Amino acid sequence: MSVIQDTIARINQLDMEQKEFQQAVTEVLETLEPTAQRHPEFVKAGIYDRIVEPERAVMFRVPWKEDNGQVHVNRGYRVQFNNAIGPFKGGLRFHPSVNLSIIKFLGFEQVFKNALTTLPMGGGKGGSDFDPKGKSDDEIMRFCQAFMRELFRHIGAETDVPAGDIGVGAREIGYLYGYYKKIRNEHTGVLTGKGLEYGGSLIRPEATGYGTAYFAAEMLATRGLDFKDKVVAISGAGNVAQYAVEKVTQLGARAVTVCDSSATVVDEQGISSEKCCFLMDLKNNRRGRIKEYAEKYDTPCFEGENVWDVIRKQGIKVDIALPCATQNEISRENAIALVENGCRCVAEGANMPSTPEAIKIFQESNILYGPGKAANAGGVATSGLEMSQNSLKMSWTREEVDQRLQIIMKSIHKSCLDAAEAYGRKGDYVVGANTAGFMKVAKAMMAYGLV
Ligand code: NDP
Ligand code: 2IT
Repeated sequence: MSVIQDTIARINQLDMEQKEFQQAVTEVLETLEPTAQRHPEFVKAGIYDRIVEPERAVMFRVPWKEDNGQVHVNRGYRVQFNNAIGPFKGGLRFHPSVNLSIIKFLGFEQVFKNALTTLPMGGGKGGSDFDPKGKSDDEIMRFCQAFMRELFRHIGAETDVPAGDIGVGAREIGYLYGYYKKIRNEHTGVLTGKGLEYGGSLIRPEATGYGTAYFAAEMLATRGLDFKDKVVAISGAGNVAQYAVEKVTQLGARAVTVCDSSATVVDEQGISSEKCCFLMDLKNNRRGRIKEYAEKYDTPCFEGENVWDVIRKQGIKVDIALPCATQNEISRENAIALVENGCRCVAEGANMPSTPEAIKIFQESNILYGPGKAANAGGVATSGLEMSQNSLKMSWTREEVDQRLQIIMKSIHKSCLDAAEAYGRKGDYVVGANTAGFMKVAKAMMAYGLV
């Protein structure tokens, strides 16, 4: 067995319960076989075994009180995966499905993603199995404060810099940052995704969705295509999905779907900028369900089904798919239906939204497939730009940050293609993203010796 297969087998045995983590490790390592052949020094230094182990993983108790006085306890996590090229960096996820496997998979992916951004950031991830749905503002605040009461001792502007992810947006970052500031008595760039008034960056809210659209545009251009007049299927209705809708619409496409965890809306007319404003208000301020969109605009609404189920069952034609909800949302059968319905490009706004079986279908069909660690890297890249602005004690204009984001997405796209070609897999964005991200981190790890 090769060293790569040995490492995969070791993780599968040691972390038997951690299915998502196993999936992420297998997907990355299987593409890295040629790096092991070309770099026997990596094998000798144990790089493959070391890169799949987090530097450390912290789990903690988060006790908080409901408005009616009832006490609850949730689990908190911060996995500091790899800081070879910069401070640990990655979001916090608040969702009832959160467990160690999910946080480790996200932290592992983040290591390679952050390396691709060209910025000096290591990888980490954290979160809690807390469910923000239906909670009052005060309950959210008390939970965030209880979470930070432990997290603060593990993070720092030069150590580990968390940000948002599912269930953690501007409101939560405000409460988390406010409490950190209070108990540390310092105002630093310890979190990103901050409000503009207290150190946030313009374009950070837009960055993941915009970046995914920019990356998809680069992919399309390799085949002489663009977004103009294309039909785009987008899943999710949160931060990433909203700004993906906004950007593809600006680029001349028609976004025809969004979903939340309870239903999918299909709007054949396209989600115009006015409808997108309604969606943002519905989700970010009123915190309502997606079926209200269908009620307001009199569009079909499919309860209990995700976007990809609906596309398959209703035979909806789409040109481009941007999954922006959650992991493993596209199954094999839904991938087959997407391809049969005309889809020519999939760019992942979410982390690991395609199952391994779905990825196989996309690759065998020779459609453009951009994995999350490349396609959604614009979010963390702009977090990196927020860190730079905090260090400089300056803030850049909207145009300046957007320009940098576009340059970074182009650079990531080129790195993927260059690495894929250098390793004999021209046009394979999976091999390209994994290899380019890995090489940077592995070389830094080699420089340090055995630490
Ligand atoms: P949000 O919490 O803002 O939105 C998540 C959206 O996805 C919600 O509409 C949610 O519905 C929906 N969703 C969640 N789980 C499911 C499910 N099982 N089925 C259908 N819909 C579901 O999170 P983000 O937009 O920030 O994150 C979305 C994805 O993008 C995640 O994979 C995240 O890791 C990734 N990502 C985020 C970045 C960021 O900067 N925020 C950066 C890079 C990647 P509901 O409201 O019902 O829960
Ligand atoms: O998955 C991700 O890249 C994020 N949730 C964003 C992380 C960040 O630090 O901005």
